[in-house]
Amino acid sequence: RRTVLGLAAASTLMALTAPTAFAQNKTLLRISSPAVPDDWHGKMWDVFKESLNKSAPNAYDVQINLNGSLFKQGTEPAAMARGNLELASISAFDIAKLVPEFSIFTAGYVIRDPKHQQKVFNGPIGDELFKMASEKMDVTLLATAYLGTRQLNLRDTRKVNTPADLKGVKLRMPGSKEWLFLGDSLGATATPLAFGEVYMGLKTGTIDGQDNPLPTVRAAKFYEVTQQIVLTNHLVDSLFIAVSNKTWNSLSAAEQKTLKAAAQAAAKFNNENRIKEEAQILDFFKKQGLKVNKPNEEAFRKAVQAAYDKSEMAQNWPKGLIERINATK
Ligand code: KDO
Repeated sequence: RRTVLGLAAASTLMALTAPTAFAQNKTLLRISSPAVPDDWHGKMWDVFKESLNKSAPNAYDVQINLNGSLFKQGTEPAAMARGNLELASISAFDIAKLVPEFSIFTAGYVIRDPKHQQKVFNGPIGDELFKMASEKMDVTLLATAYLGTRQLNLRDTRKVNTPADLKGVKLRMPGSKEWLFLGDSLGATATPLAFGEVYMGLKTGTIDGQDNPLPTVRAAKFYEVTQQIVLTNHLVDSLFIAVSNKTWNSLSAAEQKTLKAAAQAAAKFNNENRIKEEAQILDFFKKQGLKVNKPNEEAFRKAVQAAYDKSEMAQNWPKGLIERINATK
């Protein structure tokens, strides 16, 4: 009896592993992202896959896993280090956990706009910081995707003009100290929650609000369970398309070039579409009945910058880096 069961288990295992076993000659590229399929940084992986299949037919087995279905949000770098994941889009917050210098990009009101973001990361500053990420995290950052400009999105309407108006507001942030610092610096009470739980949190009222770029508020349907958008513009957010160095180093120079080009095509698709959508998305929320208000952005900027200036985090920022970022045009 034990043998029969053992055989059954073995055949199930074979069936489960068969796809990769038969795709033996292809390089396996597993991708994990918490993105919802309808958001641009979810769709960009299709562009990545198409681009790779076009320039290197039958060379790669690209497996896209969205909604955090393969790895939980924030656990991707560890999965890549263990060899269980080849590619992911990771945030400055994910990187800052292992490369404290990177926390400069988790600070509000540092990157000015998507153009500034591309200039910073595609120039010498990007080269220096990406090198640190490669050395300390064993990942290669292939392209910078614009996740969008983060805004506040509240469950109930209220007057919000300055940070003082957010006193006592339970603001959901992703779960790391750098994210919580950002939420608190806006004047709210930051509380950690995974992206996949935000919709329910808003619906049931365990949180009073969340912050995300507006295309994400639409794609994840947060507008169904919130009543207000406050245009704080507090973080021009980035996602970096990252590949594990184990995979990267196993490729020839020509293959590396193809992979990087596919990542850049994906980022470009995301960036162009997101920028276009952000320019016209307010109408959508107004039609959904949400109140949209422009607060005193200068008051938010001052409060946030003062909080970071005094922070322990800022001690890790390389000398002169903030000035170099500001001077990048
Ligand atoms: C979020 O959890 O609010 C966040 O916007 C953080 C980002 O770094 C990124 O993980 C993003 O979620 C997901 O890709 C879902 O859009």
